Amino acid sequence: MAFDAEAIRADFPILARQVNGKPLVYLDSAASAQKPYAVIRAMTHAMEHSYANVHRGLHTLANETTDAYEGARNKVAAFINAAATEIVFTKGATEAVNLVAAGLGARLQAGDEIVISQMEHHANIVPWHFLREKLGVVLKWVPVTDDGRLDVAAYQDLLGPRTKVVALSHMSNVLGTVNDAKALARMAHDAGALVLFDGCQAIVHQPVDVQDLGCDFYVFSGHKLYGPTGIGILYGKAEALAGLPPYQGGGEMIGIVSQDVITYADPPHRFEAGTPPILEAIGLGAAIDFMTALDRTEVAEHEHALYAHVRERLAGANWLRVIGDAPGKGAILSFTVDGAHAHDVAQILDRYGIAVRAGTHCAEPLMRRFGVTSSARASFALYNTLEEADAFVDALTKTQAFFA
Ligand code: C6P
Repeated sequence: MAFDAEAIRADFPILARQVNGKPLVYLDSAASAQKPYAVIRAMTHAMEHSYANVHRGLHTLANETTDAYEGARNKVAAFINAAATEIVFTKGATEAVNLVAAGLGARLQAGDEIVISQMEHHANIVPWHFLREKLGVVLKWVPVTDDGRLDVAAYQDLLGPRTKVVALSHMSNVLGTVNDAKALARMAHDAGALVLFDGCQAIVHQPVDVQDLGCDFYVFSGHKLYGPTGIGILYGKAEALAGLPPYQGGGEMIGIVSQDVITYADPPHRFEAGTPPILEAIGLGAAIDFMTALDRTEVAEHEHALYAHVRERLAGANWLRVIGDAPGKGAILSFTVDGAHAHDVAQILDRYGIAVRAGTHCAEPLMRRFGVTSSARASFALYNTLEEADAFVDALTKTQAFFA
């Protein structure tokens, strides 16, 4: 049975609103997805009925909230086939990569190599640049092919005895390319390196099993997965987390603190200093319940069908340049329109009620690779419909006419 996007839209109250007098067509879910009632209500319910700080209290509300918070950790763990002790709550994917980079940095030295790729988001570039600046480690860049694939042969050549870390995106936020993470991890491990995957986009569109992937670290944010902002996940294999020093110091991450001595808690609490994002974790747990209740294969087929429909309708548009055409790619369309700046394209589309992103998408090396300074991007989610895909193509065709 085909996925019923119309029915699911009723779960997302914001989708009923109008923008500039037109029905909202939200095609910016790769930046941040809209929230279903399940998430809104779970967070509101916690605030209205059972809220206190976690892990500290001996009273009923504190215990209930701790159960809800740790329950959310269990849900995340089950969602990606990990143990709960391997799930660290962070404020987002960005913080998760920074946590790993800072921790691994403590045992890297000048000349050690870190392999990243041209298709990375800045979140998976800048923390490694910090180590380059601070320690003199060398960043090795996996090139991207003209159609937007990772050049796997070049990747293999970059791996060597000095490779200590491989950090790659599972799915590109610009190209939509889905990398064969399992094969990439195996190659990195053969070279003796630790592997981190940036799963921000992939986790939304396909089931992820970290044990099957065999990675050491996997990071993602809650807000792209129909959950709230302010929460992200760092999965770390038990032995990989055990080898990391604390990232921040404060309450709840310690064993004992005295005037001269300090010991640290075991993972995951070692990495959760201070009051954590309690409500956000509860919201993310609800988002995962929401996702788990869906047939994810049907959802993926639905998103692909929307993307394929748009590509087919725009096939003859000689004013359009699509960036990223890898086989099996996800439902993300990055493009430029001849003679138009991507920001202008996005602003004109907005007049038609259509929300797309434009800019560098926090992926400047990738923009340079494709010889552009920016692109527009339409990203499709489970709540988008064929009518919306048509509205986008119609509005884009009219937009192009301004610049012809
Ligand atoms: N990409 C986009 O419009 P944070 O900001 O920490 O939640 O996620 C960072 C991040 C890391 N990796 C990938 C692949 C991402 O797509 C993102 C966020 C958004 O593409 C905002 S720039």
